[in-house]
Amino acid sequence: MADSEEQKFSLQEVFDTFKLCLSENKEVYLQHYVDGWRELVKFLNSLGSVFGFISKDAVNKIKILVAYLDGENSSQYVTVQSMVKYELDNGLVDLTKRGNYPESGCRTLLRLHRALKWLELFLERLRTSSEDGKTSVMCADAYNESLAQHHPWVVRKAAGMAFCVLPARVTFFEVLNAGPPEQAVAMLGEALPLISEVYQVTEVLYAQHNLLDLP
Ligand code: 1PZ
Repeated sequence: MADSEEQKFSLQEVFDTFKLCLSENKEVYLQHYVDGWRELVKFLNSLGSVFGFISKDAVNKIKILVAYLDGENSSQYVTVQSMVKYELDNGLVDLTKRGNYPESGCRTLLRLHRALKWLELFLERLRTSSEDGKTSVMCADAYNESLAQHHPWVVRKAAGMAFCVLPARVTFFEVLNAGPPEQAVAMLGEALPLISEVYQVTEVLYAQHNLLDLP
């Protein structure tokens, strides 16, 4: 994994993996979901070490899910739907307080799922921003509307400080590695509905099973 993380990030790659995420009957393939996150972590790492504490947590969660994907029950972890069913049917999820299953697939994916909402809100702001738009403000607004409500004060504080050192909009687009800003904006316009649909499908599934507040 270390090797792939060092390769250059490309927005197209994120776009491609999220496109592969949904099956014909709208199930979410865990492998592609995880691959999408790997790609995003690459991006985060290219922004510098200030974001290390964030990418470390994301990498940890990716690792937990990869262990299920490669583990002896891998056939149960093909889609998020099959994972939820398998873990719930077999009592492998801590539902109300942390206990025997602090690293269930369900609670681990929920953390990434919540972060995906942040990503969606942030990229939408970036896409529609003007040339003098401030990435730090877009990022903080998106965070406050989504992930922040799930984080304790210390994490919110640390995240807030990290946002302040985000590169300016124009540099940000360069790191996105998707051509000139207009082209990157167009690609975001295509990628966002995909990310949003994957988010929605997962959200509905988790809501149906009362899993949105897993400890
Ligand atoms: C482009 C700038 C990137 C800003 C990223 C915005 C998200 C800020 C998230 C701050 C997370 C701080 C570290 C760890 C938090 C964990 O406590 C929580 C809950 O997990 P638990 O403790 O319950 O096991 N983890 C998360 O909420 C998952 C966070 C994943 C963040 C991934 C961001 C990916 C960014 C992609 C960049 C395009």
